[in-house]
Amino acid sequence: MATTPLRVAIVGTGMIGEVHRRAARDAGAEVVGVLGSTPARSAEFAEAWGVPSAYDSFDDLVADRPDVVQLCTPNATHHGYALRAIRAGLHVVCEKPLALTAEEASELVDAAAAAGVVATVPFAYRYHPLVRELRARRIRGDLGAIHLVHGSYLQDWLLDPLASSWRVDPDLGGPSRAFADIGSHWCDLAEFVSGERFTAVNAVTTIAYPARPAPTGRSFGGAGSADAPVLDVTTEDTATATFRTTSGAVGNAVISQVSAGRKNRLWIEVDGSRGSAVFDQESPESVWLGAEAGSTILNRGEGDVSADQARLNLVPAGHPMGYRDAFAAFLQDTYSAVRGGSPEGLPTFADGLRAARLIDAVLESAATSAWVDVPA
Ligand code: SOE
Repeated sequence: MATTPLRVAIVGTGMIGEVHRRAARDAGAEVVGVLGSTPARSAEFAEAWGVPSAYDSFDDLVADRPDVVQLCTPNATHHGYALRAIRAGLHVVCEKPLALTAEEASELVDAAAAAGVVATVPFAYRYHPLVRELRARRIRGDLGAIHLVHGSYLQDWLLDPLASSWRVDPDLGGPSRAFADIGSHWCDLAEFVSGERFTAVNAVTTIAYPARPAPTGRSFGGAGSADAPVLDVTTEDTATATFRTTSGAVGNAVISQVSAGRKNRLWIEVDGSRGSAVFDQESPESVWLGAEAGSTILNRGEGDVSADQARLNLVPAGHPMGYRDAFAAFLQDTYSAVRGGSPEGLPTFADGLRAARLIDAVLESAATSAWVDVPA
């Protein structure tokens, strides 16, 4: 029997708002309205996106009673908007970092549970089919006991000293930048694939440029102007973090937004007693499987395909899938949860809280030059 599409409202019209809009449609929802930073911006994007409602305010959005609200706004607004959506009984998808502190994130987890709404965070890299394949193989024992989880997440969109964005302004972006923005993805994926939990961290952060032009409002790749007022930069361009894990293994991550030529290079390696495995987000159609007897490259859709990979394989081997497919699959599982399903590996506000705790611990460790425990 055909089901009526879920009605989705999107808050935020930047780069990631556009990703949400397309992915929502691919996942079978109807985008019914948009709220921008001003009523004029709402109207501009409602027309550009071809959606019926341009909201003037968040109250206006709530009054339209969408099934799901998707928050794609600067970090400092997440907590307030998410709480209002939850209290209005609306299901919510909120971009990471879920809140500026673990305390605020925890409040959102409790509020969502009390209201009985579905509340998810787009750790969408979990939705690459080969990520699921590696996870399934690790669960099946192919990697053996985990010794080491390591890798990096490198970008270069802030390499230019004139580059700026709301992410650089702590009033909008929060107290952590590179680690909250992309280190959170790395940790989520590393824990998801390896099954390890990071229990303590020792981190070092650096600021490559202590001053940048005041933000232009663009979220990603915004070029500032040398004539703009100067903003003192207080958040990190790079972070290196060493982790202890639940099983006694070690983790290590290098996070940077100033690495020339690296556009979105999220790399994870898990090394165990029987084998190793590598996922590289910029080449998501194949993974490296390491074994003492010899290493192999496994292509999506080939070999012994796990059920979890098969579920996400939209097209046969040789027909490339990518970032937008992963995002749409994440939303599809969110919508399935809204309809009462329990999809495997759906990142919820609990995972957003987990990330917030890791971010807080990284900042504290960097500030004190000490090991800091990460609450479970
Ligand atoms: C910018 O660094 C950004 O858009 C992140 O905010 C996203 O989470 C990441 O997927 C791509 O890069």
